[in-house]
Amino acid sequence: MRSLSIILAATMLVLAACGGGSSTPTPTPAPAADAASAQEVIAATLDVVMHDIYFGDTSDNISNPPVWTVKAGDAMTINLDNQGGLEHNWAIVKQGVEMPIPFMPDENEDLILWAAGILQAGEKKSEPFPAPTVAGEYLVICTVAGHYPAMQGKLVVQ
Ligand SMILES: [Cu+2]
Repeated sequence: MRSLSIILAATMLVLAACGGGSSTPTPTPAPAADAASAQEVIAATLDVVMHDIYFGDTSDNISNPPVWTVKAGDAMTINLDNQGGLEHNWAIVKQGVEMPIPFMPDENEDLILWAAGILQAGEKKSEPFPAPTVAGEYLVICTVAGHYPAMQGKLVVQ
């Protein structure tokens, strides 16, 4: 009889310990995680506007390329808006490669680090964009045959 009540008391102690253990830490990390993700959402989009045949606001991409700045390794969203009447792409060129002119999408695709994919005339789309993990400056081009070098920009990875 005495040993049974000891077991019961021990069981209740264990249950109490488990209950206290699981309820106390839960509220603490939750607000921190929310704040961190909210901050990342603000800086986690990359907006790209495409025209015939250039990126951004002006048609002088060769002398005045549009610059996009991101943080290395960020999981971002890229918003693409093709306002032109031709198809266009937004593609990051690997670092340290010599660019062929003209760029031929089929023969030169191994030079591309990441590409959004072709947007048809007037098409808009958003998709996940993994920022490069290696910091530095990257050439961004449109891979459609004949659009580089006229259509280019710069991606700065910090
Ligand atoms: Cu293009």
